[in-house]
Amino acid sequence: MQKTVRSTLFSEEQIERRVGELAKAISDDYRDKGNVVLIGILKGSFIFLADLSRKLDIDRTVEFIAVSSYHGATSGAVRMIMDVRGDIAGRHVLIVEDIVDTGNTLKYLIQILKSRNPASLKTCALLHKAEATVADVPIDYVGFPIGDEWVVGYGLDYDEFGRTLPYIGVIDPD
Ligand code: 7HP
Repeated sequence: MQKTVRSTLFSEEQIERRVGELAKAISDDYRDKGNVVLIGILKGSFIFLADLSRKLDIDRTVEFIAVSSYHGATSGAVRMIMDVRGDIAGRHVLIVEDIVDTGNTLKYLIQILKSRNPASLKTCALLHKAEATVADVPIDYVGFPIGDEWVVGYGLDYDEFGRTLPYIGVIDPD
């Protein structure tokens, strides 16, 4: 069944303002550290990472990781289907997520990337669904906390619906 957006949660202007604030905080924190490797998690983070990376005023490199998660599995099993190209040992790494929901994906990524001995590893999520988060994961930079609703737009989707909307909206549940 075709989905529809029920309401706007964050407008283009609100998102742009908040991404600018995040970029300023991240730039200030990394200014003295040299190059930071931003690792976007596909597909959802592609618009957020494009905007965030362009607003930073520090030296940065962009990489991507793709994962697939088995929503049916009670373990919250996650598998990497595309890895970064570069070696991150000794580098300052920032994981960039569109949304932290259960936190299982982020937990898995932190485990894998930590084992590669980066100089530092931090996390940034545009949205955080705290009520749904079950994994104990640190989120160093959060754009907006949200409730337990399904959101689309600005890279986020429901079965590809809504991914390229310029704003973030809530869709009707099934
Ligand atoms: C993943 C995800 N993707 C899009 N919208 C949401 O609300 C989501 N939660 N977890």
